[in-house]
Amino acid sequence: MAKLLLVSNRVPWTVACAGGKGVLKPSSGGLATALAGTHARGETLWVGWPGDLGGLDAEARQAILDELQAQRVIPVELSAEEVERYYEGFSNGVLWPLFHYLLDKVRLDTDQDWDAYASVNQRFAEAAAERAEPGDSVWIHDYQLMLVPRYLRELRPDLRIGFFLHIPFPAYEVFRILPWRELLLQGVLASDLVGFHTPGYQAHFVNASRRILGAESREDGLDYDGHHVALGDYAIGIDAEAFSTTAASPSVMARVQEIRQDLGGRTLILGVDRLDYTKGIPQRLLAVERYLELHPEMRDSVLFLQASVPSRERVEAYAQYRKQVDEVTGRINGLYGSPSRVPVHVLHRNIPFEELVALYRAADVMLVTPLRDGMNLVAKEFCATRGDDSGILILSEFAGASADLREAILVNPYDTGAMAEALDTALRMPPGQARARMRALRKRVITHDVHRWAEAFLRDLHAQGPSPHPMAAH
Ligand code: ADQ
Repeated sequence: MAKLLLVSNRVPWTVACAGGKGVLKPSSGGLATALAGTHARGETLWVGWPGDLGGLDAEARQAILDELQAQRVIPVELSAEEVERYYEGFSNGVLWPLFHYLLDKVRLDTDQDWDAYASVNQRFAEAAAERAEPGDSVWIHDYQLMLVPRYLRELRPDLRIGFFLHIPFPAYEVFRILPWRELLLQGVLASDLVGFHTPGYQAHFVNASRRILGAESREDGLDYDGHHVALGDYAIGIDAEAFSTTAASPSVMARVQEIRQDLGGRTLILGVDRLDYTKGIPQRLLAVERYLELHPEMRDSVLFLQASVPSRERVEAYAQYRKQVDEVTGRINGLYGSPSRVPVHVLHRNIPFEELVALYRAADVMLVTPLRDGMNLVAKEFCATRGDDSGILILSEFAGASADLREAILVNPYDTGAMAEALDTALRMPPGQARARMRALRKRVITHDVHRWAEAFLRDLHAQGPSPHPMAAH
């Protein structure tokens, strides 16, 4: 079988420099985990940015490059300016907020950032083109690399190219705000197969391609510029087996007992997110505040624990966001706490895997209320740990996961009153009803896991003939 190249902004190992020496640490985040199984099988190369190698001397640098090679990683190195413009500027300052409908966060003073985005995308394409054998398949990931399919097609018309978007594709009226809308769509449309988490995102992409570029709809995709691109929806899952086995392990069960003892009989409401303004953490806190205001009798008997791992700390909007979260937390605790107990506890840190699983397993209610989210893996991780079918999931209707996880209590995260009511419903739900819902959720999460997702996409990609592309002649 032909080889597969994975292409993503980050690779599953990140270089950390300490005292002139470099070490490879596993990268956090859903994508690295999602594709780890595929990469572990040994038939893949992984092209991406391994982090900053700048602090290393020649010997240490070579040692790290050798280690990366042993892991079959093809590094694309980025300068500090490229990180600032391509990654923080254009990817996370423009595409990320716009695709999540948070228009007030979009920076449009960014012509230079666009240039860096395009030139870094060109370099990713060159790195893949250099290493691919004739007829290989290449699977490109996410919004940071939307121009790569086209650049790669120009360099290597013989390759089979797949692209998967991990975040929402927004409605046409929002997407068309982007001054670079044509180029971004043309970039993606040079693929043989494009995947989305939900049929809704796919429909938005079709609409934008038709209206902006005049692409023509076909039964399974679009025709554009003499080329056919297949489209499909592939809802990403998690490594459910890893979560459910870990949750049932004696050490995690013991830790769950400990957490419950520390709670002293209080009900645990849990939130787990990257500290990102799309995740709706302040809105969630406002709902907890409203709930405590309406239910004074509960002030002493619930704890809302929010674990937020800081991310993208150098992007301005993220620093402000953390301040906002801390301010609301302080206000709620000031209003409803007592000298010995506070109703809200926020941890700004990465929680190690076993501890995360123990928290999921110890929680009574999980609050997953992003303002907008491509899928949301946290909701699925929570369900996978609930081996006895206990636990209640409150889920935003604006997360891609809500299309699959219909037995959750679905809420509009912009509606504080409705979220407070959902909390009340969850805390009063008869155990029999809660179990029936969780059983259905857990079953779906276990059967539709991440391996099935990757296999489905790759099966459909391999079914596309590697067709010479007219763009190659341009
Ligand atoms: P993310 O925006 O990163 O992913 P999500 O899908 O929720 O969002 O994945 C976050 C991951 O980070 C989860 O695996 C979670 O366990 C972990 N995590 C979060 N907070 C943590 C903490 N405090 N400590 C330890 N781990 C923590 C993007 C899209 C999503 C899409 C995924 C995959 O934005 O919509 O589901 O890609 O396609």
